[in-house]
Amino acid sequence: MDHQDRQGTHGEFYVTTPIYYVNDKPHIGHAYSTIVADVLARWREAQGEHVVFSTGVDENAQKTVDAAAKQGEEVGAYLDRMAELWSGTWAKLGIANTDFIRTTEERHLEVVRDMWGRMEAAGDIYKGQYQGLYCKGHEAFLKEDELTPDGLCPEHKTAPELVTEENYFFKLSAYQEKLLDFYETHGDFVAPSHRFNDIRAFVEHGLEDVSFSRENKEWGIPVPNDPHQVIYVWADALVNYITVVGMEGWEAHPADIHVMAKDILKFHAVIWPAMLMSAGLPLPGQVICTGFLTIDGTKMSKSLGNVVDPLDLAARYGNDALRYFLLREVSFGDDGDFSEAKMKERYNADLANGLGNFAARVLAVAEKQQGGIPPGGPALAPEFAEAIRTMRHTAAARLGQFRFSDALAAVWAAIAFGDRYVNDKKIWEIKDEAELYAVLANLLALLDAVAQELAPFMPEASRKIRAAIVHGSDGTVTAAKPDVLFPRVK
Ligand code: ME8
Repeated sequence: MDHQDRQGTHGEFYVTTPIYYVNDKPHIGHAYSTIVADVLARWREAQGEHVVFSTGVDENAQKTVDAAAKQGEEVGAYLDRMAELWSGTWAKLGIANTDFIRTTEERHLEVVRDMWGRMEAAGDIYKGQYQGLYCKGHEAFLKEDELTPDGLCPEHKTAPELVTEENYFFKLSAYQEKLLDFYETHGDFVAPSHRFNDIRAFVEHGLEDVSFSRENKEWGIPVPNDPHQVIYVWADALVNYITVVGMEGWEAHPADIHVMAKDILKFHAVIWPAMLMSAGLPLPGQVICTGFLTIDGTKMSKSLGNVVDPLDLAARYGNDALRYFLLREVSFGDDGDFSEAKMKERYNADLANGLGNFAARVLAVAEKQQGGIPPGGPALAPEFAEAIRTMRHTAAARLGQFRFSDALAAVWAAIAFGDRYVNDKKIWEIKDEAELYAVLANLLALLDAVAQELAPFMPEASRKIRAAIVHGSDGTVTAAKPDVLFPRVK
């Protein structure tokens, strides 16, 4: 069954973000993935689907313990504080997640034990000797040829630790053919497609078994029946996607879309499907990945300390503006360089001037019509009907391909059309009442359609604009100009 069928039959949509490590507070890189998932969730909800949208925190990592120790805090207290901070950040940014999962929750431990048991029963978990170079920043083993010439992790700039221990292994190597077959029959499993090609090439190259436990660690989920080992943090973290809907829920309807950046694509597009195959469970619909947001060309990361706080930006520009900037400026799948100068420029040009000014001009003239615009005027002019139709059609198609920037561009094309019309007609000078009513009816219909289209992207502005246009039961349309939507920023 392909992805489209699944959507249609269930009328349900399940989207996830990664569960983030809590060794620090969220930065705009995390906000970016979370906003992408939020747009998809709102879009599908607007289409009448029941949405499950989960995000959360990955609490069983060794770096969590280190971070707590660094703060001089007890781990449990630290985790509670961080969970509050992360979920609170999403609430402040207006993210509409329906669940927030913490991997220390009992509901998760149960599902992880269940999964481990299933993979073990399938003969895919075995004990073996392991030696490797472990990078704590990655919470993964790195190969020697992945290191810098002086032996450091290229991303975290730290020396990995040489680890020799007895571990449980997951027989990933047994899934090479099955994964390739799956990729073959699910041509849209990974987006963008060039990343899917990388994944295919990686799997074709051959897969090694993965160490799925660590010895004598004080933190993590114990391996069932072996208290000396804890489950490898990734083997536990990926399972969160099942925990959120429960084992039966996942069997009935696995995630439609996992959103993330390219750093953790292999875990989601290779290891995760293999784990699910081993456990006899259905696979997710799609794994979609963004590039990295960079600052001056370097990846932003908690470990490197070059981070931008989304709450700081949102406080100064608004939640909608932050969403707009990230989705419009960065072409999906590519890296994007963040600079506040660029954000300010786009804010003033596209939001204060573009959308804000268009809405204000139309609503101001409409508001002046005492008693509103009466019904019975001519039908929507063909050029308006066409502008609205093209916007809707193009935006929906682009959104379906995760081309958020192009979807927004289609909305801005409609705004530009409306703006030109306002200028050409000089609507504030029209004296003839019938003509003015007809012009306003068209412009309000366009503005309303623009606001409706923007609902998943910019929910606050969309709500304000739509609330400003009131359709009376007799067909009269009245308007009330709201406060300035996007005050100019100096
Ligand atoms: O990897 N640009 O957690 P994490 C874009 N716990 N996105 C970025 C980013 C950047 N500069 N930096 C972070 C983990 N992200 C695991 C996940 S899931 C079962 C376990 C975002 O805190 C992006 O979504 O390191 C990336 O994939 C994720 O944060 C990594 O988050």
